[in-house]
Amino acid sequence: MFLAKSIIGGILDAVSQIDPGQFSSSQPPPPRRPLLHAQSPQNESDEERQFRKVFQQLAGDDMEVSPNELMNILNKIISKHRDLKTNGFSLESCRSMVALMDGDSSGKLGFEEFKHLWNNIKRWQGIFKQYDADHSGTIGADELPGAFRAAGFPLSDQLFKMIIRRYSDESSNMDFDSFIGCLVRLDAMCHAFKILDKDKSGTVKVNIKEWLQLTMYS
Ligand SMILES: [Ca+2]
Ligand SMILES: [Ca+2]
Repeated sequence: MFLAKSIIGGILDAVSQIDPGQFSSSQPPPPRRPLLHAQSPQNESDEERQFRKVFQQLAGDDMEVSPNELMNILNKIISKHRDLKTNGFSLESCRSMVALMDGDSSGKLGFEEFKHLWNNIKRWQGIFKQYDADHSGTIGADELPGAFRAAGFPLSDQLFKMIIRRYSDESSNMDFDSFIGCLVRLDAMCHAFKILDKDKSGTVKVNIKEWLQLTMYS
């Protein structure tokens, strides 16, 4: 009981120093649009059309990206980036990312959900490279605050310490897949908070059912 209390106390301490207004979580994906194979919106740019084609190939017949499909795509891509250190995206981390991004609870990522995740990963990859000052291929403890600030998350020292404990290795270095997994979660949780904090008071009230829905499908 004491241990549980002290852990929760630690989390609450770290969290209570945060002003949620500071965080710029990324824009949520727009509501699901019906996606037909042959039909794409008229006003689509070349880039969007390209991306739609790629998505159709990745997603397969069901037109949704499963955790397994996501893992294969991400691992294929990072195998071409030798400057990013990673032991690969695990199925578990891909299941978590899908759950966090799965706005319509289909269990997979539809086009808009996938595009949203994709754009975030692209942006965060740029930040990862930029803030890896010593070109080690990982984000060290001293590089982390700058990188997260650049991603829109100016956290407290205490929270950075917690994040390093959870996502970095014994030498406090965070590899690329952990960096992405952490930011997907942080972004989604900040976004969830903003939705729950309807009156923007900086506090939310949730019941046990809402709490478990949020924490267990993540
Ligand atoms: Ca979905
Ligand atoms: Ca580094």
